[in-house]
Amino acid sequence: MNKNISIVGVPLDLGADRRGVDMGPSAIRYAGVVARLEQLGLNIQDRGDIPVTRPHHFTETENHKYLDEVVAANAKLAEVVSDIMAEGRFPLVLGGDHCIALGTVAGVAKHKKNLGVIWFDAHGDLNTGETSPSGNIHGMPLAASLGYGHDRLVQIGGYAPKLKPENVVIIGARDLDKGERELIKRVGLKVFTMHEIDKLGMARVMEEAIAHVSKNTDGVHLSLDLDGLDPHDAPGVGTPVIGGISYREGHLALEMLADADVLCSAEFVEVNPILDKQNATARVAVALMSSALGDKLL
Ligand code: 5AB
Ligand code: MN
Ligand code: MN
Ligand code: MN
Repeated sequence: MNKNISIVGVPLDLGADRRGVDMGPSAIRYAGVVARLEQLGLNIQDRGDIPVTRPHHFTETENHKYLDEVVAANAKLAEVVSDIMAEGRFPLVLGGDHCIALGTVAGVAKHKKNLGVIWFDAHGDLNTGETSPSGNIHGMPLAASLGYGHDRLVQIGGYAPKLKPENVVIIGARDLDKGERELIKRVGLKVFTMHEIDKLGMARVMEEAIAHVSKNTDGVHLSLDLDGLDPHDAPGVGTPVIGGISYREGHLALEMLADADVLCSAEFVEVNPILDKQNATARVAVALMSSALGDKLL
């Protein structure tokens, strides 16, 4: 596995309704991400944060809140992530709300012919302006990366689509909107909902998920929304949904992913310190990163 990791923070909360997730990168750094990963023997470079413009007032474009600011920040993020990939390093992106996957995936996929993606989330993030019940862009990044949605989101990084549906799996879903379910069926996306996790167990789900995203791909990106975990273990998120993945199941999933040695990049998003309990969710994020990057516990 690539031992040279470059951290980038994206202090952006404009893709979500609840303010505060812009402080996620600070909370994750405060939780000791650099020291924890250095203990694994990794070479860690912290490249700081992407500049994010604070808007003067609320804007909405065709059911996309703060479209200009979201596009500007993600275009910049895509460049930085692409530079990190070009240097042969592993981008580790700290959110920020999940709209930042637009920029991360754009930057990574530029360097991969067939990028696999594991989307760990309570939600599908498969809405478009037409289907979104909220107008929040953090509910749209997976759709846009697959080529569906507003042209300015789909075209971030200057090319589209970034992903093929057969190279993507969603894990932990339990709150999918009508339009998202339709898109899943239409493009044949592989989704392991909480139903499959309960029934098969996380070990079997991960075996199948890893096999799915490793087939015909040249690298796998992990996009981990902390709300995929149960709110009991990760309370500091803007859109909590009960009945999620436990702390231990989360670790098992990422340990298996590390063992498979397929990851080329990762992002951890939606940590909201305002809604958190003593930075618990940021600390969980750091612990999960450690598992994903090869912590063997022994
Ligand atoms: B998150 C919802 N589907 O589109 C929407 O946290 C929630 O990045 C989106 O997964 C949640 O507004 C986006 C209702
Ligand atoms: Mn999400
Ligand atoms: Mn979510
Ligand atoms: Mn959320």
